[in-house]
Amino acid sequence: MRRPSAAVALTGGALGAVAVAATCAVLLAGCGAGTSGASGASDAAATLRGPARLAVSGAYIPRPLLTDMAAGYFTVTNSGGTAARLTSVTTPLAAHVTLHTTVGTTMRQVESFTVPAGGSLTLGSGGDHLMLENLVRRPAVGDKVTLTLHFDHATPATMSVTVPVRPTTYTPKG
Ligand SMILES: [Cu+2]
Repeated sequence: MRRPSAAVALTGGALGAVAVAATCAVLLAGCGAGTSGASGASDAAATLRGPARLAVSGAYIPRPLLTDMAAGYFTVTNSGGTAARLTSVTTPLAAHVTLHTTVGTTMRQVESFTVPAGGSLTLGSGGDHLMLENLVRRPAVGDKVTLTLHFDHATPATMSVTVPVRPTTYTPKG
């Protein structure tokens, strides 16, 4: 009884080693393909060094119909070499602000939005957006609302932007 079980154990060990070797080969192949095929991309990446550098543009809040909630839209552009995460937003206008994504026709709350290195995050009607809940008042068209954006992996970690309230049916040009 002992010899067969020892043989089984040996076989198992050998199979394990083969499996590990195969995984390494796959990883190495993946790595090699990445470095050899992307010299143009690595040139671009070389110019995108350092921390996230963020700018906010095109921000607006469509005038809400009620005081229960309003949406908030903007674009965050990252000209730095590190991705940043928008983790929360605060504003004097609302008791709280959540980050929503749109899946089909339903909105879903998410923990954060990523602003990729050298890329941008766009919040807009029908897509990702801010949800301002329990407004302290119903803002009028032309009012300015301060939004403070809180980021991970960015310096400074917070940015305050002054956002105009637009007509309820406003759509940005372009
Ligand atoms: Cu929403």
